[in-house]
Amino acid sequence: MSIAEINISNVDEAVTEHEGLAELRGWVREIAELTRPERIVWWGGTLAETEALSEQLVAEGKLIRLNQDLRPNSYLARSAPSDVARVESRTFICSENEADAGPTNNWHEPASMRRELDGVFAGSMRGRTMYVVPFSMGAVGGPLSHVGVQVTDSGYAVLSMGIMTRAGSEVLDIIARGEHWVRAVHSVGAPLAAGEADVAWPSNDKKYIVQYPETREIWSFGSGYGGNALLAKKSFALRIASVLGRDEGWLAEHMLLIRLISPEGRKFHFAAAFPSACGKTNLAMLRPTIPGWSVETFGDDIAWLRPGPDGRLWAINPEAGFFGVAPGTGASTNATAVDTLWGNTIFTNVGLTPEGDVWWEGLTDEAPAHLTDWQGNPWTPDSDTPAAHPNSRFTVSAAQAPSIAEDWEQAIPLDAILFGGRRATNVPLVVEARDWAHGVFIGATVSSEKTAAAEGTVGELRRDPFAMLPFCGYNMADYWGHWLRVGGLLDAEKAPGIYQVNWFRKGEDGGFLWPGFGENSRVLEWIARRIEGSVSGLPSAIGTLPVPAELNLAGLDLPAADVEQLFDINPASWNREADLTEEYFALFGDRVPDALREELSGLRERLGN
Ligand code: OXD
Ligand code: MN
Repeated sequence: MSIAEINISNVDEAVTEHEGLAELRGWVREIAELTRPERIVWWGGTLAETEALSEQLVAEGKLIRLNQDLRPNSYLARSAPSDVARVESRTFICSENEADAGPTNNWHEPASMRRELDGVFAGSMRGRTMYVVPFSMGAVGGPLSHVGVQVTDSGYAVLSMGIMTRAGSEVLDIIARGEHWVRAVHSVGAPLAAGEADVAWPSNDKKYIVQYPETREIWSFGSGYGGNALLAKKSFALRIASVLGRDEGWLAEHMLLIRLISPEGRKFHFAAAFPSACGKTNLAMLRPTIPGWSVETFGDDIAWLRPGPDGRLWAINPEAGFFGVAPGTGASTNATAVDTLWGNTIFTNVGLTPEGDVWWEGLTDEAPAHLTDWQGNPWTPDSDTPAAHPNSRFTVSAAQAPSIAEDWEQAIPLDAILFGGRRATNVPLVVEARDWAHGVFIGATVSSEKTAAAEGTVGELRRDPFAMLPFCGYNMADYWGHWLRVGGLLDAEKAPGIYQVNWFRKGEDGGFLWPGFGENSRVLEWIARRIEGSVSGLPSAIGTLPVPAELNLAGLDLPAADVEQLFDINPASWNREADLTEEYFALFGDRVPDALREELSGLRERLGN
């Protein structure tokens, strides 16, 4: 088929009024010539288009419409069993120099990757529609926002991008103004021959998630799932944006954003980095158990941070929706999320009830007697496998959360940055960094137990600096250096305090020592009190801990011995951590900033080694 045979009439219609869009149109033609779609559709982002595409996907068997009375305007998608999570082993950072990708990324030489992908993408959209989805990360035209265009042959990806970003024709105006835009190409890699029947979840066993940092481009092939396919999310808003931030003096982070309001009405703004599936969405929607405190949500996964002219660090949530892990989300763990999901939601890989509603492990204490599981098989509570895949998800507009802040699309000045992870041992419930450089050291050295959000062995401990291990688009040690530099752009008095938190410490009996969830508000309270200077804290070798009486434990039936264990700092284990940190730093050679090596020796000295 030649390009002339491709129906591109609506391309011209959509863009002729914008002089500045010639480049975009040329790029779309180029991708179409390579991938050979049957049709091209420019996504305008209207409700009518969304409804029509949803109808179409239902008719094609790609979405199941849920019971409209129970879950209005909501759908269930079931992925191929081999396409259920981000594939870090097939995620590549193709910088010109290998050292710029660093030892934590899969590097591939860009020219040869381009040749390889030319072969892989050739004809990959045959028989399918190629959607052109212009999107903005951050409010359209906002000062910290950035735009991009994703072409994709997945209708599911289009609908999801419509929730997760501000997608549609208004973004073309920004591009027409000549603003830089990120190019993102996505194909599920399942071309259809003439007359060939489609499957519910087209995908390809060979997958590529490729980022070219220098040219700010993304090419993704073979997967329709989450971060592999919604390229605005991890690929753009973290991998490419971290490189933009490095070059332009800001930070793209795997962080939630919240506002904590004290009983006195004082507002505190927190950003918090946790590895995937460690409770970011829960913390973003926290309902404090302590009287008088409240939390408003700004974002649950990604934050862009920029030093302001006032010396403070300002943050936005570049996304427009939540792509949250479903299992474990229930009335007792995250009632706000459950309320958010009343309708207008795409669920992926959860269970289906006989009434046409969704269910997943943890949604209710008792499982329904009969379900259809995420693979479409009959399921009962006696089944050996879960009804919902452990990485099953909900995709819903952020604006729909009852806890969303009225001004959630605006930038907020940060008072504190939290780093967390799952650590059964060693790391206390909360500790405050001594200063910015020490905070960067803490962020650089955090480790966490692996979860189901990515392929691999659940439970294994891995270093996950700044929770950015799979998401940093350049050399991790350079990224630490960049954090130190950004700290230097802030007014030391106004820079956010940095804290490490760990909700997951276990006692000798293997049970969690801390109740977590809404009770985490007690930790946030202590941090807020530190910020306003009303509590003094207790210096320790690893940072400032709460004086026991400073942590509000009223109404919590927590044995004193458990509280003690939550804050136990064992110098021998910490010295072992320090040895492991030294080994870890060695991976990065002389790119590790001197300031972080000094932090390590300072820690050892304080531990008495
Ligand atoms: C996510 C992740 O989907 O971190 O947010 O995996
Ligand atoms: Mn995430």
